[in-house]
Amino acid sequence: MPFIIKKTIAVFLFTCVAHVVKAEDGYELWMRYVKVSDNNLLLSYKKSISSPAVLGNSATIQAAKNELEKGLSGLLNRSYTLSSTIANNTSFIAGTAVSSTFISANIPKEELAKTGSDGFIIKTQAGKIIITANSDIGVLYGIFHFLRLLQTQQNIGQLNITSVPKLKHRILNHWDNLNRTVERGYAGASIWNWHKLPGFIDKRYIDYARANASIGINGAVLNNVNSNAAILTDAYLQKVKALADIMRVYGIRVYLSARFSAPIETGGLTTADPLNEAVQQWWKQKARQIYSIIPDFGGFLVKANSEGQPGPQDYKRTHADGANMLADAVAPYNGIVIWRAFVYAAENPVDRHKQAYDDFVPLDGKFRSNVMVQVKNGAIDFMPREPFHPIFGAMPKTALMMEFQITQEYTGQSTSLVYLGPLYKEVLNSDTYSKGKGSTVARVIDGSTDNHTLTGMAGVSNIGSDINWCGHPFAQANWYAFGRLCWNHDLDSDAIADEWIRMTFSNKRNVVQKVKEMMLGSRETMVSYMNPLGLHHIMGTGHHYGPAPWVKELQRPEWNPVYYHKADSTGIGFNRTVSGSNAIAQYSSAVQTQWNDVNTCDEKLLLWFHHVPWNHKMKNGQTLWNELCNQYYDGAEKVKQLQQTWSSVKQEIDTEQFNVVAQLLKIQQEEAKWWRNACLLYFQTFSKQPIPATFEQPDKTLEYYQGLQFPFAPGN
Ligand code: GCW
Repeated sequence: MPFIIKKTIAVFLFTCVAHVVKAEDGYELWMRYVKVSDNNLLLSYKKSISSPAVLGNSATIQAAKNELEKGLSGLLNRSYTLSSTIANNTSFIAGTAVSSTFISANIPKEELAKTGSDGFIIKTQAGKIIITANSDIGVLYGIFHFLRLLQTQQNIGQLNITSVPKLKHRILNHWDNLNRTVERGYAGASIWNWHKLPGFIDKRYIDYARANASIGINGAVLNNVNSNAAILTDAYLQKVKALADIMRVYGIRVYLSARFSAPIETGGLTTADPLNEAVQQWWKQKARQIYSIIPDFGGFLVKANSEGQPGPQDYKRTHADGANMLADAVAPYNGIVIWRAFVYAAENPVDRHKQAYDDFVPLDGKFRSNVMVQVKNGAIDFMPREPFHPIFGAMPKTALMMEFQITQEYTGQSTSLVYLGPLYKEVLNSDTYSKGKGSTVARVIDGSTDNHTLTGMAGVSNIGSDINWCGHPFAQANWYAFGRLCWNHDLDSDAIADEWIRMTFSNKRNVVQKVKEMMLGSRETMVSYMNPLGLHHIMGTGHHYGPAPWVKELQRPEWNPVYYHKADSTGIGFNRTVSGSNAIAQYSSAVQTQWNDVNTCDEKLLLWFHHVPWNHKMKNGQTLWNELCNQYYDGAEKVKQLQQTWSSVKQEIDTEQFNVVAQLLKIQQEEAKWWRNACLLYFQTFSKQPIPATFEQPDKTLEYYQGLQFPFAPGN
């Protein structure tokens, strides 16, 4: 072969290899541990960390060691072998206080006492970095935190950090079915390969546990709340055990969604009545069996009497009767029952917004002490924007758990870049005024307004078997933000985005600044082109993909978008004030004043609470119709800006990751235009007003949009 050809082939191969090495598929999440790019920092880190020691020998400590070894070797670009003993030149020590006299001598007991079972301390003392906690899992959390400091290139010169989670239960809810489909999942099949369990342990299970531990998540409900009773059978419990054994190492307890009628379906009983003795015994026996297999089993999550699921009301019993029966079954083993408040019934003609409150608030004080009532962030259903759920602040004697949706069922699924940090924060910061000003939703769920110690937050998972876990590279940020907020709801979404970008993409100033700008505006952008001004529930039927505000023939009234927007010739919006459904009365009077009056109502929620004339004058002087047009156009326009900003960082982002996001942004841009055109053309049939001529007019007809079908859209 002539030399020149050989050389060309060599160059070609080299380029390919170089490319492959560089390309990132997103599997590593925010735990990439790439070499610290700032040379001065790199040097100072190397100096500060010599002969690192991690003390102890539990499986959790072993995991902490492995993580630190992997993290330091990558970040500091030098191989580390961690020792279990302190050497003369050791300058980094991690372990519980009981694991070492050095630690107990240097960290005051009172300081440690404040960190509880999960918190940790990272402190520079006697010239050494000490990471310590009361438990091994606290040490692991501390190590993840320390690695984050290096990943985000912080100064570690004089550390003095005490970090304690604000919530006790920090749980992912998987809506994963036993056949590996995922309800509202947009990232491929379920990560749980039930068929091959318990024999086959996918490496992903361990990486899943690592990722969760890195942000403090300590629970996972493995199966869908629309549950199959088979999960409670002997064969499946063995599979659950295999997962529990892995997760335990990382401080994660497993929970199961329990089907209320399981005693009939798998137990051969003829009833599931919670006051029936045989039914109670069946659950007690089931709990005994589960705890004999999985001693640290977390407990049950239940969706009852909602959307066709069985429940205590089938027997004329209350939600409390149902929850308490299960609570009694798991109580001897310190298990908990998480009972969902997401209920509404076909036969109930009352505004769906009011139904959960009506059902649950009268039961305040009637739940056992090991029951948590899990309440979605809003009263309808994880909409792009909802006012906070009126149950928050209205059940002071009940431990209330927040339920957020991480998977983007209504917020662009996996084709849209939508950072949900701002949505979560908006809800957490909402003031319920239940105990006067400052009784925020965050304080209701962290137990501080009503003195609860049983506290928690759940997030409906967006994880699947896609190589990048979540379908969209930026969807990882929502998993991340959820975990960080469970740990500390005081963090702001800006700071969380900052961390995530540095760990996921780059520490370069330009990247951090530009990508953060994209993330922070993305939720508002999505609201503008999908559900501006308080519109809600106007998405496609079944799959919930794309707009379909015209749907009006579904069997149950509250399944139809027209039920929610109520557009007619006089105006648009749902009157939930006293002259309408009066759902607003479920909020405290201070909250009502924010929304009661159509002229002063926060315009972000205007059509949530009011039916507003098309020519109503908005605060900026525009008519409602024109403002609706402005919002839809503005939202779609901002997706173009997202594309431009992303292009501007192309050179500084991994090529593969860049291309994935660029392709998805293009789809998002088309979807935004689709939402805008379809909604405005449809609402225009009522407003009878033109889309202002300054805007590019829709290029398709309303009939075209109404004819679109997506029979195979994912997640349905
Ligand atoms: O948002 C709706 C979803 C259902 C889901 C339900 C719930 C699991 O469309 O798919 O069912 O909420 O939260 O129970």
